[in-house]
Amino acid sequence: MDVYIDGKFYPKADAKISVFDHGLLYGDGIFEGIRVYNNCIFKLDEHLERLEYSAKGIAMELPWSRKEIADATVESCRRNGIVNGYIRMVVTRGVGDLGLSPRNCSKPTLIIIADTIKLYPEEFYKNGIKLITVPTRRMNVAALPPMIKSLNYLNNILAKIEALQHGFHECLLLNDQGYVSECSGDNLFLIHKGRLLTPASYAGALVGITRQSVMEIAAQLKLPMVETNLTRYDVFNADEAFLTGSAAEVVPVIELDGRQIGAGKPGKITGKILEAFRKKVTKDGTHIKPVLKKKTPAKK
Ligand code: PXG
Repeated sequence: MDVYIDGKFYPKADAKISVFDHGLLYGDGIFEGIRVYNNCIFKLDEHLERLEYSAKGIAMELPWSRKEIADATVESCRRNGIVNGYIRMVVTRGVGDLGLSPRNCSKPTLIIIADTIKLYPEEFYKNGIKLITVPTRRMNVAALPPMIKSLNYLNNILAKIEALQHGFHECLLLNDQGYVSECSGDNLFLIHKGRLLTPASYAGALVGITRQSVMEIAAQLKLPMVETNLTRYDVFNADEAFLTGSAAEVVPVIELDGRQIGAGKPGKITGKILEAFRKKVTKDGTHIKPVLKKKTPAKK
């Protein structure tokens, strides 16, 4: 596997960055996680737009155009023969001196890893996942806005550790006011009386690309969609629940804190959304290879 770093490709073993890179020293940087489905880099443009927003959020000027990053991404997939996979794109503040100031960092570093991904066990999609609310709260929007997909993931990792310690794969994080924010690396949706509900980003949720795709699907299916404050009470009383993420896709949630949600099995509307999502992923995006048109047989 070859990894892209600042305009060059390096074999995996030689793909290294400086210990003076502020991405490592201070978590000063941003990233994206992007799926590839059947040669289609799903919503690449939307991911790159979010990367630009994250860069603005941390006062970093990206020295590359969106097209330049997109071309490097496509090339990373081609070179590694990725047809179905996962792209991890990282932009660090770059190499600097010791000390917080980014002013002594000469230029940002762009890393693109195009690899395959281990999917969640099929069991999660068939039977649903159980969540636990963890004590760690999602950080406040005024501290580090959770809309920024930054390299500071300790808030999420602490939550994940708490979930794992209790035997759960995924958890629910509340914000400092006690409202539902999201899972450790996924957004949460509820379905109540035919309406889709999800926390707004200012409640501590990342503006997920899969979340946005689900909103598009809801519009197609004519499901009313509301971004609102939600509490655990709303989760307990939901008819259905599911989580979304580039890696997770759409996973039904059947339980929170030992309490059954709805019928305690993946719901019908969740199933419809998952089905629509699976159709969407090979269409909405940037194709790695030009799509070959089928030859129409010559008329006799
Ligand atoms: N919330 C958080 C905190 C996330 O990090 C999502 C929601 C879902 O967003 P998308 O755009 O993927 O629908 C994420 C997703 C990784 C990795 O290693 C990336 C995420 C989560 C976990 C691992 O690349 N980001």
